Amino acid sequence: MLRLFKEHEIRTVTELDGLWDVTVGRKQYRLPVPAVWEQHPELLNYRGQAVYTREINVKTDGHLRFFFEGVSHTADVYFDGEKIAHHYNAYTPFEAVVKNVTAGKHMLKVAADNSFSEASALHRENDYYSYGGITRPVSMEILPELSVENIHFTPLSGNEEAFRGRIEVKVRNIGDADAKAVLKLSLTDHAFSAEKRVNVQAGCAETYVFEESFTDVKLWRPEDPALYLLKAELSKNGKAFDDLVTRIGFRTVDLSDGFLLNGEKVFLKGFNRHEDYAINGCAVPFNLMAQDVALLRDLGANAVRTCHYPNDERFLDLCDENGILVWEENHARGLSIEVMKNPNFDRQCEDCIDEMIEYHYNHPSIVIWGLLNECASDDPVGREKYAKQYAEVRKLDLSRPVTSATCRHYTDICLDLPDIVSVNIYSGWYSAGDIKEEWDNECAWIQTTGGKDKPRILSEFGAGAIYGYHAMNHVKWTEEAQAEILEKQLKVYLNDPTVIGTFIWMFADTRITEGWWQNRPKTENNKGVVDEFRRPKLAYQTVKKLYRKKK
Ligand code: ADA
Repeated sequence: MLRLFKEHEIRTVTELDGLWDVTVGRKQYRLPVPAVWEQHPELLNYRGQAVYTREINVKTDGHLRFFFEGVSHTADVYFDGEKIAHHYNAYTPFEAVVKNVTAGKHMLKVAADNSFSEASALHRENDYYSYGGITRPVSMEILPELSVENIHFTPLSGNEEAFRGRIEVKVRNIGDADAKAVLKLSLTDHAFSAEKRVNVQAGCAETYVFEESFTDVKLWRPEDPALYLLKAELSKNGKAFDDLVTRIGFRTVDLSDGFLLNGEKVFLKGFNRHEDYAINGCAVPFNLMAQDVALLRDLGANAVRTCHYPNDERFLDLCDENGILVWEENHARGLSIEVMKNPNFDRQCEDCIDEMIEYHYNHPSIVIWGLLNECASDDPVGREKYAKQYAEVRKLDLSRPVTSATCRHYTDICLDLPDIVSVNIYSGWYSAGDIKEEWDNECAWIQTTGGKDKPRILSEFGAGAIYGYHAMNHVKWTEEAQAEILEKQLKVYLNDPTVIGTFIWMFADTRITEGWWQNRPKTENNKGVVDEFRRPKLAYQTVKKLYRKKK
């Protein structure tokens, strides 16, 4: 399944899931797509390259577009032996277009590589695992010469009687001649429609902008997340030949008085969630994603942070449908200034931001963009890089607040950059001090920085526990100790009026890179309130009680 709704009614789309031929060194396998190769007993810890191939049967002459939702972590794509794409980053989608394909059998090959090397600034040994394989869905589309490349919907302002929104539609012409058509917009089950004549030069793309007022729409609210299908259709002489459907919600976000959704105060009761599930790794099957969303709701949470990378779009679709507010962030975790100076760092971060915003722009659930978790925000060169990335996000989207989770207590020099000051603090776990005192001191210091008077989020706090480990004396790693620490932390943070949200570290236990840090029993980050199989620890009930009580 590609999405939770059909993106095309006219364009032919084929999902390329199923078993692919895979070569690893001299060995041959038949491996499932989407999936991580670590599911295979011979590849449990494999790090390197694997070559995936699959025969493609094309019915009529034409142009093809392949869309990869995620290959981990570097992909080189070949069509009949010719390279058609190179992409870095497991967590962002990319496309490859092949022109003038003749009907018949063809070969699609994807060389996937999850090696760590200096070429890779973002995927590194870390407190999560960089898996290998074609880990998210792949599709093949038959692309007309003139096609709808993307739609961006920006909710501007309004209410249920009249809501203003901006729609930008990118139309691309991959043909050799200029092309004209009529571009028509419509909203499913709604009277709205708009159209423009388009004229796109050969080999170019044009963006057409519509500012519209929508009447009688339901707002997207966490408790009642109304969604609409917005369709862009291209036609010539009255005959439609291409389309793209996206799903939108009417809602506004602003920070003028805490966190306001549609002008109403909402406290973000959140969790950090890694895309990881026991042996499924980062290729979390759809039914298990849906289970995660159901568990989040059961816990009384209304928000999730996609630590520390953009997520599978089906998870975002689920958040849209379930009214879960999302902080989505670019890919980076705890990168030192040395890594930030890697010659590939800037480009790899920028590509990740561009692809995340290009493809995830329309999700009403995404209410915050995040950047550079726990990187060197205490260093002047680091600051330049933070500033550059803030500018990049704001160039692409001014409708959502931007933030970075920092752990540079008392030394951060970037707090003037974000819209929200977000702090990762592990009082009661990594530090033994009094939780309230540590937070009060931190807040007093923040008031002396560029972050003064900005809304605050506790972006990470928590404690570790091994599922099933109990002891009368509640020692470290017991479920009892974790539940007690989380209770104390939550009681402080949930009651601070300057705080607009709390994101518990974390939802579920997650595999980490072996040897990354010795302080990780089971080679997992086990601060989850559920384990890697989603079995609840004692802390589950503790959080549920407090989150459900908090208004
Ligand atoms: C950091 C980091 C997380 C995780 C956490 C922990 O705050 O952002 O990815 O590593 O610490 O468990 O220590």
